[in-house]
Amino acid sequence: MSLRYALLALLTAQPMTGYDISKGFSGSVAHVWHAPDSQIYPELNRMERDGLLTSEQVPWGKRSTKKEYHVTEAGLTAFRAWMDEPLDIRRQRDPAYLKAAYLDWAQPEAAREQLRKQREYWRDHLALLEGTRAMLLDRSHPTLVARLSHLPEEQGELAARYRIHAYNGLIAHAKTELAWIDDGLALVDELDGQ
Ligand code: VNL
Repeated sequence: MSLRYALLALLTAQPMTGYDISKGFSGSVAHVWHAPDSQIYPELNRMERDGLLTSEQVPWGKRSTKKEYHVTEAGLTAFRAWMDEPLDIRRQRDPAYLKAAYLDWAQPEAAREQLRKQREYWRDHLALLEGTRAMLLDRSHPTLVARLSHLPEEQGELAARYRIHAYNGLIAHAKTELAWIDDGLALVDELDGQ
């Protein structure tokens, strides 16, 4: 259900075609709410059916047209109402932590391999998050630029400050994961053979 709010969040920046949404989503909102295209496209259809979005055909190339989605008043109202609702808190549910708690059941070499994979993922992801935050800090991120073009200056500033706040949390989390993975690798080495 949160996917529709993630999509509403993105579409408050500007009207977009399905393709723009897919591309824009992966460079911005996906860092806080990941979803594959296979969920995004059907959700856009449902949101249009539910009156949260409308679409119009816009020219595409010389002969063709594409559907461009706009948030409706009802969409904005639904997004604001959701933002003001109490947060439903999710408890821990991450296989990396489930496995970490039971590494005594794994082959040490398999454990090392998994930890190295996790480390690779978090290193890449940290770089991506830091790169995205840099584009928010210098106000060059394309989604933010689109938003700033139609917001009064103070509101644009608010938007930038809150997006950066989210990335500060994501980056701190990625660094904690990396330090913890290194601890895990050191622990497997220490305990291997005992
Ligand atoms: C926005 C721009 C959001 C850049 C982002 O991630 C981002 C936005 C949540 O203005 O909606 O990286």
